[in-house]
Amino acid sequence: VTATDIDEGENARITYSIYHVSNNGGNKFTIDPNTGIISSTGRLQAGEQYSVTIRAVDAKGLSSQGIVELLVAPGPNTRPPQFTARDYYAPVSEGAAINSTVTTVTLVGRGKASIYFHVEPDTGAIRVRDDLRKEADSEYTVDVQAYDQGDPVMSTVLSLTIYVSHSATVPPDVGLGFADTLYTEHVAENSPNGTLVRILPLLNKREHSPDTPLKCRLTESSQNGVFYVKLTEERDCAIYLNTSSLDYETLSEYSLEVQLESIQGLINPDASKAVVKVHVTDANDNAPVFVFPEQSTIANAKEKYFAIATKEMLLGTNVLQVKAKDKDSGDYGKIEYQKNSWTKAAEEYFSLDADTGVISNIQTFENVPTDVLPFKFSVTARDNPNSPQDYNVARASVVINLLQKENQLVVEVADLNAETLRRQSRSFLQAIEEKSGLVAGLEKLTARHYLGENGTLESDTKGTDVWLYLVDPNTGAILSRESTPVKNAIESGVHKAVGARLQAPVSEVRAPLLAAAPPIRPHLAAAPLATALPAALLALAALVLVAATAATIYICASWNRYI
Ligand SMILES: [Ca+2]
Ligand SMILES: [Ca+2]
Ligand SMILES: [Ca+2]
Repeated sequence: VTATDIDEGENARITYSIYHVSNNGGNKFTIDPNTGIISSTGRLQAGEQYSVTIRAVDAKGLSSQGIVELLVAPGPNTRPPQFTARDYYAPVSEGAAINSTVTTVTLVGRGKASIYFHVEPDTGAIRVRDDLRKEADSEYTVDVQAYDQGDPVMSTVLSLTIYVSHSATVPPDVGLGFADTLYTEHVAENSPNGTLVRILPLLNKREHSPDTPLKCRLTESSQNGVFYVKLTEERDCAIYLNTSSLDYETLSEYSLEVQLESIQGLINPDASKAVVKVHVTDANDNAPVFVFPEQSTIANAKEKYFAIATKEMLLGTNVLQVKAKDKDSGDYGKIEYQKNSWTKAAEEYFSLDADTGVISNIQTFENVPTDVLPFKFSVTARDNPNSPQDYNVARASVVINLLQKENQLVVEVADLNAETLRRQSRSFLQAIEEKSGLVAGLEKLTARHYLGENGTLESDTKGTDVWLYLVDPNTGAILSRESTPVKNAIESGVHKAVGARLQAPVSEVRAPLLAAAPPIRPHLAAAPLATALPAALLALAALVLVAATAATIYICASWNRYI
């Protein structure tokens, strides 16, 4: 406020003060004595009114009064509305009339279960909106959001639980339920996602209004996620596949429990659940896989069959047996072996048994031309043999070498017998392969041989001779002892690698021992002519006698014809 004084100088200096405030507002305002600015000292509520009487006094004590009418206007909105209780519980009967009041909250909003309930915006009253008998649910949670009219608009959310008490009861013979309590069904393992597995018909469904709430549900005891159930348009329970990766080989049976849900009392308690055993049936979803029991560790040689033939092999010897496995059952898992890219030489020398995978020779190997060696061809394994379609095929390479004397290598192990070594033979060969980079094959295990005093070949069953051969992994050809790769391997100390692997001393890799040629007996060579001559003469005499007799018989026989 401002007051004026027509005097000048000190006489015109005015001091302001509050003389009176109406409505008990005396302590709510202050005034600056020099400037006349009126300030409020505390919180004011919109709509409050005050009459403030201001006094202006000059230096000589002369004064004047003025009245300021104050009206508190609404300010910016700072506080949201508050619910008056933390939780509200509102009981309502299912027969509640539409628009009947459930409860009243003092605020405005709307809820999640808005199909069945709504809130009156002005009163906050929650009302029933639709027939509660349409649902089997007996509990609804409504989020009520309350807005105020402020600026900005503030709001608060309250969760409200409404319990619906259903009171329907029907005699059991018209109760809703499954026609049967146990079902068995089959579904193929390669069925696509969404496949209808089975429809479970419901009894007495026509006895009740089509609006009666009805729900099919898989219980917790059912394997979750693999199947789902839903109500069909005909109001039956349908089971569907919820995956496209059933696997007969992993899990071939499922047990599902389907629960029927409706208004309490409408369901026949004896028929509210049905168990469905679902059997997964096999499909031909696995291809045969060749197995390689004597798998080489050399990269190029992996997943190939290496075998040896010898010149001594009789006709019909099992040179090699290939084998494939198939995870399917029945015909889908049955395997037929077939020739694949067989060369003329392969056809000339070998046959393949379609059932067993045995490869045997139909010719001996005494005179194999070296240019056809090694024999290289492939075999296939095909499942579901009698079906023109729906089959899988796997293929494997076969390399058959002719093992000859120049290929044989021997490692002597003095302290381990043949049986012990047989158990460790794969590890033994692996040590050689790792050191040499060549494919190692085991020909045989024999007792350890050594040369006796007279150069004779002696044997010792406490030790073992390991007979082996080496194969070039790139060409598949067996290598002779004199070849550079084998010499290099021997020089690189493969026997040390073997010794370390077996933890037993071993000899160097060498050629098989040969007994020395029997020496010419000294006493025979030095025998005096006197002792040797009579024997020789006697032998000659015997020979003459035999020849003469034979000649005599011949002549007699010949002469006989002319008589
Ligand atoms: Ca499968
Ligand atoms: Ca299968
Ligand atoms: Ca198969």
